Amino acid sequence: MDTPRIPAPAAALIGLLGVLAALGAGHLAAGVLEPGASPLLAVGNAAIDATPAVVKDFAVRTFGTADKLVLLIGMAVVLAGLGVLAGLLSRRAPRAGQALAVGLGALGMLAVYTRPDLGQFALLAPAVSLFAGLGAFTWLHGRALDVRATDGLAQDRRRFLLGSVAIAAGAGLSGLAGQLLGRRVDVAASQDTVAPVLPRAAKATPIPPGADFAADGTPTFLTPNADFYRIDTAFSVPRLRAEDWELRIHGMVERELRISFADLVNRPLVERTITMTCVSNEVGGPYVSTATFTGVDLRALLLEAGVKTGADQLATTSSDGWTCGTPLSVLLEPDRGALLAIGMNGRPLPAEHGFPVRMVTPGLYGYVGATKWIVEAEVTTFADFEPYWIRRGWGRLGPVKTQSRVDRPNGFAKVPAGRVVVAGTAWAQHTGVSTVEVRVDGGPWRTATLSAESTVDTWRMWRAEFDLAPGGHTVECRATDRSGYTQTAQRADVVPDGATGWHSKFFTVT
Ligand SMILES: Nc1nc2c(c(=O)[nH]1)N[C@H]1C(S)=C(S)[C@@H](COP(=O)(O)O)O[C@H]1N2
Ligand SMILES: [Mo]
Repeated sequence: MDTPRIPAPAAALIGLLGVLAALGAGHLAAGVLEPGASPLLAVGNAAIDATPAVVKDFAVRTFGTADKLVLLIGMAVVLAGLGVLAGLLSRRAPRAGQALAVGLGALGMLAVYTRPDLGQFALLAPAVSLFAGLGAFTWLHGRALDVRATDGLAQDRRRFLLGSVAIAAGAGLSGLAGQLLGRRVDVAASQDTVAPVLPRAAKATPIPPGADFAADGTPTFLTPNADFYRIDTAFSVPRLRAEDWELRIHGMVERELRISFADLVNRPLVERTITMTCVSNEVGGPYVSTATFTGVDLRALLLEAGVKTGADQLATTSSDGWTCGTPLSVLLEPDRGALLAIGMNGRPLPAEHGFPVRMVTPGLYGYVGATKWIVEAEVTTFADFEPYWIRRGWGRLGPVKTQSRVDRPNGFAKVPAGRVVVAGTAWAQHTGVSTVEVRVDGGPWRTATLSAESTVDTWRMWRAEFDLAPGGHTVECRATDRSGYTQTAQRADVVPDGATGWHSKFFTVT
């Protein structure tokens, strides 16, 4: 007699269920131990770090803030496919499926092992995942062979079907339970304890009336927290509590500082309104937002620690191991105003924007001066430490380039004939925008009306009106900053130190 073979659909199902059991059990174990140890999340995080910079830049550009969701869906599809494949290769002997369970389990363990923010117990989560996958697969495989051997005896069929349903349900419930347990770090409660501290801060420079042309289609001067652009490498948002937070400022300093959250908020608190920009922002792109941040002056902390001569970089690390390097020459400028921020627009930092504490450095792109979930700061040298994005080919210093954008009309809009309003945004953080010029169809440049200036660290809006004949038109803008520099027309890619070029929009007057 031939060795019995499991029918292909059943074999595929067994493979899929093995993967589900592994992921569900691993997620539950991680929920109990350490949420970040979920094999799915840990592998996702490792994938983000291992992804070549070009692919990552593409992902940020294409999917923006949804890039992690796309990755998650992609991983789910790949894992399901592998499960089905291994199942189909195991129609006689279970070896292929078992090998997959062990292989994926090992991958999960490796991913957890290499996360800097996870303790050694975290390894239990992918281990549980491995054994759950192996066990579920092997058991179901055996039941399927029983069905085959007895030529489909009703009781064997029932056992296989019930077992499959139970494993699917168990995996789903475990995954859900793991998700709920993982959220037990009560960020909201911790944020509630921070909220009453914020009003103690010295008020920011008041925002003058007329600081935006929102009625003409520009963004509002302050970006609501929910609309503030978000860019980071964190696959799952770190969930920290202010009560547990501590920052160590060490390295080339006279006195090492260990600062708890309570210590931090016992220092003078200030508010500063700052426009942040991401180096990945394309010409005309959306990764620029403004908030009033509440926090402690970072320069004052560095002076307290006493920076030793020879040091030129502040290397900061987030709770999930992302690293950033900021030029000390910038941070120590008397009027730079970099913050360790705890508040954003009068609210505690949202978890996605770095709760409980983040850095913000006016005039530098986020990747060199805005570490979220900051837990460590080492005074060091550029020679001694290469941060995350620098290793991936981005520029060391990261000053924000003077830029401007057309916000209205929308690209390819149809606009009624007559007077046409064009409006947009310009930024030149820490230098200040002095003029914006605008032109239509390559005609003469005209000076636009600027919105009231708040500080040199914030964006300004611009507007102008044109009488335009029906037909297609292209509008372009360019800003000049207070150093006298006018934006170059020369197009440069975002890599390695920020895009250049004039933004233009095509629209039709009807
Ligand atoms: N921990 C951590 N901080 C980070 C990043 C990150 O990936 N991890 N990305 C940086 C980048 S590239 C930018 S542009 C800003 C964006 O801050 P936001 O998401 O609050 O807008 O955060 C910076 N801080
Ligand atoms: Mo960024």
